[in-house]
Amino acid sequence: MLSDEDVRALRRDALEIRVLTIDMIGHLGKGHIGGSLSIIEILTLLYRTVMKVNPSDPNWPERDRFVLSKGHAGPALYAALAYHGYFPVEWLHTLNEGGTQLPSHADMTRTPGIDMTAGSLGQGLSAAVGIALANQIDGKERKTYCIIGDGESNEGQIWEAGMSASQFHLKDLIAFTDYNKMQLDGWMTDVMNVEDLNAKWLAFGWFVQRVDGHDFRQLDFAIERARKEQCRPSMIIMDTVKGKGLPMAENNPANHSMSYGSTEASQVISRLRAREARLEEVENG
Ligand SMILES: Cc1ncc(C[n+]2csc(CCOP(=O)(O)OP(=O)(O)O)c2C)c(N)n1
Repeated sequence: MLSDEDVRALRRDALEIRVLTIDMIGHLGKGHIGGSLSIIEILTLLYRTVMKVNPSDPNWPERDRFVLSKGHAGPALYAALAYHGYFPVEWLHTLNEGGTQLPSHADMTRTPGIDMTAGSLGQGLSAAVGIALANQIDGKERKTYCIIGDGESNEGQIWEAGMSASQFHLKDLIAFTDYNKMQLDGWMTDVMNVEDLNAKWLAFGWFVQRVDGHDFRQLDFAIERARKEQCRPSMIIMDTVKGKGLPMAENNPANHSMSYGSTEASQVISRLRAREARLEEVENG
């Protein structure tokens, strides 16, 4: 269980990772900001306390594995990896430039710490199933974590992976749905509704939990329970806000890929820092 101090430390990490993400895309001038900002808290928690990884040896064979199936949110993952020392923070300003190690979509052949290439939606969960199955066959306790999108869940392959994972009793597979209720060109309910997600994953034989995806305590508790599961894969459905922390993006159906520059980024970052400082002041009395 997380202490108040743990939560404060996680919040500070999340602020830095969110700041790096906003700054990186502002520096480039355009990018997948919406779906990056909705997964900052889960990435923060995974890389700070949950996953068994070693940033100075990204290919350590015994590490837990992570697949960002919604690979267009690469910038959020790059920010988390850079923050944890997988590569220099300066690389972030090369996002999507010619010859970069950080292409817009996650690429395992380019970036230290990326376990699976993704971007063609629907495929990452199948890769995660394969990785978890291989670990199970090898008798390894290594966990496989995977984040999928709600829009991505319109892909039939997601559900094929879902069936396979329960068929093979992949208890060490823990997946998250980033349920921000939006996809590329609008609200899920207008484009292709995926409700009832809880009932669907349950019907596919998974252990299903539903949490606020920006609340560290709820996320941590759900992961703890998922890790204790003895025979089923886990799906943690995270209610999130697409564009969380960037006022022009939150609740804006056009927030999938947005254009803004360094000046706007700096203004938002100052406001985010001021808000966190006020919060800490209140907490410290
Ligand atoms: C197979 C495939 N079809 C279409 C796309 C184009 N595309 C990129 S992101 C996206 C929307 C994804 O929505 P979601 O998974 O909810 O991501 P989020 O809204 O969280 O960014 C689409 C349709 C793609 N990358 N791959």
